[in-house]
Amino acid sequence: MNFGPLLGALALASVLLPVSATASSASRPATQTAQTTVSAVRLPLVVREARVMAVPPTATETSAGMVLRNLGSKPIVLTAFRSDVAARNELMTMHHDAQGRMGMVTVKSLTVPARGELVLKPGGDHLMLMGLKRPLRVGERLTLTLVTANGQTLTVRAPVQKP
Ligand SMILES: [Cu+2]
Repeated sequence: MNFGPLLGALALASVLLPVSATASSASRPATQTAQTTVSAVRLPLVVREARVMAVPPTATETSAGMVLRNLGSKPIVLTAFRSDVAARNELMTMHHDAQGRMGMVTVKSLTVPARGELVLKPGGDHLMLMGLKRPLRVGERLTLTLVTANGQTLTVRAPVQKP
């Protein structure tokens, strides 16, 4: 399937999405995961609710979610992420194709708005781990490294959890 013509619209959508994402995250219990403020890097990001979705041992892919809060006055543009457990790590979002079906599509970037939040979760913007190199154990903590457009990185420890 060719999503090429839709990429422009998706880039716009990724800017607009965090508004509704913020509203949905506010209703979630704040006690689920302790907040982690990362001071070792200059990125003014606070990460919470980081997790990788548990999948059966035979599964070849899974997704990861988290809430990223930008304490700074400039948008932070994520352009990639890395993990050791997957052959391909891609930023994804959801969209409707020409037939109205909902599907996932890879995007070049996802933006955490200035003084706002980006919610990454299944069914919305998310991190996709494809070509899993080994089965993931529920409870183990995986290291995900977020990469920004200007080359800064943020390392996040995300437990494998059942949805
Ligand atoms: Cu996906």
